[in-house]
Amino acid sequence: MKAVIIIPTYNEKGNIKKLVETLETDVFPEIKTWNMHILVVDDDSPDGTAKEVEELIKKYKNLHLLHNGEKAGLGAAYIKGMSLAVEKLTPDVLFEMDADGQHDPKKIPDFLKKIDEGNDLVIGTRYSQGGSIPENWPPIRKIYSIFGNLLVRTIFGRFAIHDWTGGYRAMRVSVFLKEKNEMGEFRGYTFQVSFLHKAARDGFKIAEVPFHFTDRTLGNSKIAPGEYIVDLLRYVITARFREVLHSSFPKFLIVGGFGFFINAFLYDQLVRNTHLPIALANVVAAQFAIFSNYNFNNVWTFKAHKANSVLAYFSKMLQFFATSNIGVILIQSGTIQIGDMLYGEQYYRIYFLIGTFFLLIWNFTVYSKVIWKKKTAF
Ligand SMILES: Nc1nc2c(ncn2[C@@H]2O[C@H](COP(=O)(O)OP(=O)(O)OP(=O)(O)O)[C@@H](O)[C@H]2O)c(=O)[nH]1
Ligand SMILES: [Mg+2]
Repeated sequence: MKAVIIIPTYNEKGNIKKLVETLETDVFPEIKTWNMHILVVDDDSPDGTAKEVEELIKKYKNLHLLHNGEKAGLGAAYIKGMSLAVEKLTPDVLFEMDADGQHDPKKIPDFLKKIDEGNDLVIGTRYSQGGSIPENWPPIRKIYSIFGNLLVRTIFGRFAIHDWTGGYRAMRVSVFLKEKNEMGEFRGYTFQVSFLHKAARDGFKIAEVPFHFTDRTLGNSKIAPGEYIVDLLRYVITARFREVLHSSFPKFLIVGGFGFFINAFLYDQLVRNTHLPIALANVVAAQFAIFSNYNFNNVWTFKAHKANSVLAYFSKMLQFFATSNIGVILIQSGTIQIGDMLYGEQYYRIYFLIGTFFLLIWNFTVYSKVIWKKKTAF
């Protein structure tokens, strides 16, 4: 198996030499089952980074250099470098790694081990047990990094991935080939976040390797944390919004809306035309709404997980009636009952609306998490 470590550089003279030598003399000899290569992608660094790499190439046959032209950002350098590596070196795995020594090269075998175990994408993480960010970072940078990651995790609801913005990663070539065409416009940290987000969306198996992110000792930062924050927020929010629109939630609302009218209409009729206590009238009316919701959800909202045998249809329906009735009786009719006891029957429609609102929250959680449960790793 072959792996290529892609290292983008812009003014990393000194750093790149140190990193290449560590990789070649300390790290690669320890790796027995993988054929390791390095590809440096340099954007015409004025400090002579490319020259330094050219010198090293004379010594190391598995070291390669791409003169990538004018500085065009980290994302573009990765896409070009990886495409070239895939074409010329036909690797199985591609690494992303910074040139400045912040990504502990001794962790490379851990990444490869995770790949050997069957993972598609391995993320170096600073925010899970065994990982860290530099102590001496100014508070503002720590805040950007910690809260930025927390925000991304929360908005995407993918808490199992701890580090979204880091750039120390290994991936199977299949992951890169699948996502590369969608990656064109992303810059800075958005490149890292969007790549990971798309890979997770597409169901690739993702694992993490914790590492200590050390401070840069030579040269200057090219990615300012503040600079890309608006870009990043825009991506995360719009991507999540699209995800929700394409998810089952809007259909769920339509089906639930229809059920709501059935429930409301029958409840109203029963309260006005019978002597049933209003909470009980709602329980009766709700059974018709539940029946309608079950069938519409089964064939439409959650159709990917639809019950497709008679037995599954009835057993799911039983489960659906049972769980829905917990909500109907305890939450919806419970609210109606409390209203009835406190203020009397005359406001029965208001109690119904309040109770139904609480019920909606309960129902979506139960339906999507239990009844039509999907299997996802992350
Ligand atoms: N080819 C290329 N490489 C880049 C570009 N911008 C950044 N890099 C490289 O990408 C890697 C990460 O950039 P850094 O400046 O180290 O970003 P950072 O690690 O978030 O910031 P520090 O903690 O200050 O180092 C380094 O190897 C840079 O040389 C670019 O436009 N083109
Ligand atoms: Mg760096």
